[in-house]
Amino acid sequence: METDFMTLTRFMLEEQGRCDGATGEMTQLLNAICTAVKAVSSAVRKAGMAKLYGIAGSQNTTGDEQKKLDVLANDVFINMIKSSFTACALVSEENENVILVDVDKAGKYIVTFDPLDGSSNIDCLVSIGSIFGIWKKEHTGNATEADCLQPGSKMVAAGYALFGSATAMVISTGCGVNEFMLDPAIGEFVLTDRSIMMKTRGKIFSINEGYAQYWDDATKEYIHSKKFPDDGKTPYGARYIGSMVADMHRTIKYGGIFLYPSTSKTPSGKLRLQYESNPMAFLVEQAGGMATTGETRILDLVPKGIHDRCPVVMGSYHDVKEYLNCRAKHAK
Ligand code: P6P
Repeated sequence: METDFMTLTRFMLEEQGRCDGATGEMTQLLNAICTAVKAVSSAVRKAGMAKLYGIAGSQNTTGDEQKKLDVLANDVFINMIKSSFTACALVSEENENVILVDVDKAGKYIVTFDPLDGSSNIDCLVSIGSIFGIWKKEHTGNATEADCLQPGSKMVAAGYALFGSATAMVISTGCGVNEFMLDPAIGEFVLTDRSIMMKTRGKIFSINEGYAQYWDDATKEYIHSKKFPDDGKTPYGARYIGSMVADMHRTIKYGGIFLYPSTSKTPSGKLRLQYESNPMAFLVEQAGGMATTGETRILDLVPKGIHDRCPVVMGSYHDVKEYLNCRAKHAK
């Protein structure tokens, strides 16, 4: 048996030691999120037997039917993060308003999260995930909603959990991207892929082709060029799971491009800026990739509301660059 495994906690403590002025609060916060992920993982894996499937009878802010796992995941994330004494404000896909932490329990971090993304896939056992982003409150006063509307360029950390064939966490605190897998035998996340760097070009495109009639000309031309390359090269493979965390984990690990672009039906796209697009964009850029709306760098967007949506095109640097060149050609 391995006797010197690098757990997430150990890794964070070592990283904390390397960061000047680190107080240990980030380590404390990530450990709280890690505990929430373990609890959600346990629930996801026994959901069928524990009858956690099925509609919870309530709806979230976006009108989606909330399944019991959604509600459970949201409650666990809120409770673990609030009780870590490191956060002052929370933004969840499942809550219409910002959750302000009592001042006597508040820390300096703002945490946004989608506690269970891809929940429409729960009942058919397709991989689902949790996504989180972390910012710092930049003043000494009490946190307000305005603190939750900072651009992604000011994020200090981000990550996701993927509940797939195994439970993985992929995290960055601004010094590269690292993957950890949950080892059920010891109940710890163990480092499995250090300092992940994405391929500069992949061989997979990932988009919901059911909406092709709503795409703009640039997207239509780009996707066509992947299927019918004019240089006689092999076409790209198509993969679309319909669960952002799963599609993006494959893109980060294998390379390629993921698109949920602006369409005539969804001009602002579907994905949420503060707790889906920004955390993923942070990770993709930390891993050497590119993340754009098609018009601007995602991390440069200044949110107007905590549930803003934005178009998303992200992945391997040269693949996204090629998409942008296609857009530039059509813009003329
Ligand atoms: P569509 C899941 O519902 C989700 O929010 C993301 O995880 C996923 O990428 C997207 O929506 C899928 O949307 O319209 O292709 O079904």
